[in-house]
Amino acid sequence: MFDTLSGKLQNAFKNLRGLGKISESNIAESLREVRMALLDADVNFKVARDFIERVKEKSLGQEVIQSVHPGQQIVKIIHDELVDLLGSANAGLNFTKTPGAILMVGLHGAGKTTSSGKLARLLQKQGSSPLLVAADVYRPAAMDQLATLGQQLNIPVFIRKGETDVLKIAREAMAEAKAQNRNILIFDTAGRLQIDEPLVQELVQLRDLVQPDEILLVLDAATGQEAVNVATHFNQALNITGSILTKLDGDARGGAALSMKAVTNKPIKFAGVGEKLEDFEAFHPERMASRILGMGDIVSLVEHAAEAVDLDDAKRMEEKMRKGQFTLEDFLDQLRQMKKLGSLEKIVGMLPGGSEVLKTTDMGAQEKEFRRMEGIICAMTLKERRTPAILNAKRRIRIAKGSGVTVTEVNSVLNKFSQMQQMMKKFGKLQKMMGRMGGGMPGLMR
Ligand SMILES: Nc1nc2c(ncn2[C@@H]2O[C@H](COP(=O)(O)OP(=O)(O)O)[C@@H](O)[C@H]2O)c(=O)[nH]1
Ligand SMILES: [Mg+2]
Repeated sequence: MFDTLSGKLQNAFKNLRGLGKISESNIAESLREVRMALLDADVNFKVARDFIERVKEKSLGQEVIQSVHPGQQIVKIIHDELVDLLGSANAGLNFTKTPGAILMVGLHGAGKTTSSGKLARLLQKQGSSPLLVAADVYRPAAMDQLATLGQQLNIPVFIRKGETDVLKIAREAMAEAKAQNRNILIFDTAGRLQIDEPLVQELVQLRDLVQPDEILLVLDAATGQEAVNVATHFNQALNITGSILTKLDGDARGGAALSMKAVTNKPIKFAGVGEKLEDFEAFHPERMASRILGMGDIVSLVEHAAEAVDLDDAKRMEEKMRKGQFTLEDFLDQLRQMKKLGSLEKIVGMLPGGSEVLKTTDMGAQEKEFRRMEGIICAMTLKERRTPAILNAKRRIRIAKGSGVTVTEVNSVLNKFSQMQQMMKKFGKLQKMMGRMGGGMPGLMR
């Protein structure tokens, strides 16, 4: 995500970090680099200019904190300004009535239908019971698309095929939501290639009828500045409550994300980061800034992990690891849990320095390796997984045949596993020791 911008900013920081004393002249070059990086990322030029001004002012006017290197202080100032630019804090959804209503608006292909499904999934996970409403009356295919998403998610979709009166659909959908006790309506509306008067009129009428709590503008991040122009228009016409930036997983350069708040004064509330329904997250300016500055995004990863991994399970596993009772069966479990987190590439990408690792490591190969391990362990009997000691040559040959690999590969997996077990035992002891010392390892193995 925003790799080019990220790389350029980190480059600019290289010179800053070493600075012993701040003066207008010795930060000028670095700030110029930062400005160029922002412009290259398609950040609105006024936004970039003001950004640099603020950073400069704060850098020169800053109190010298003795313990922190001056150059590092500037990096911190840039980080904070970046957070500010992205919107300060995560802006959640606000509902004032029941059932609540969300109007999803935006241009054709921006990701309205997909995001409607993603948002419904998220809200359902948080305990709401959404009703998706197919309010794109121009393209029957759009209704089918929404119906399919609803089916996948097990969330009802309100569809009136053939009905062309969007207001009628809306009225009926609201009645249906009440009848079925659904507490949030999500309206997937029609888009156009460009914002035009008929579209605006239809959306205004729909808005006035539905009185939505949220009007979320769905924007394709890859379109950069254009997304900001679109947002300005939609905001003027409809007074949106926020936006959803989609396709941040693609080659988006960051311009849309970084200019949106400053230009429209409306927060980015969610981000689409892939085609799958779970590739969706609340937009957190702080985390996004850290990601852009190459500080990784541990919190997102942890949240993602918490969603995918059963906590009780994790605790039980930790206990086993510490006591050295971790078996191949548990290992298989872990391999499968990891798959739930998503691709290895994605996981590593979210870690600090992860984007660097990705440049030099073939994650595809790693992933294949894990799959092969899984296959090998699967070819073992339950008893073998629990007591690998019984794995004699004969058994190993059988397992190799069963999983379509060579005996050498089976041996290699078993060796790796045994090394891992040794390490875990040691680690368990270490943890105990630290525990006795009253310390513990913060953030590890929780
Ligand atoms: N990679 C990626 N693709 C997305 C994302 N959101 C939507 N898409 C894709 O963009 C295309 C258009 O999405 P759709 O929801 O039909 O757009 P709509 O016309 O606004 O309803 C589809 O192929 C989606 O799979 C995203 O966050 N990342
Ligand atoms: Mg659509």
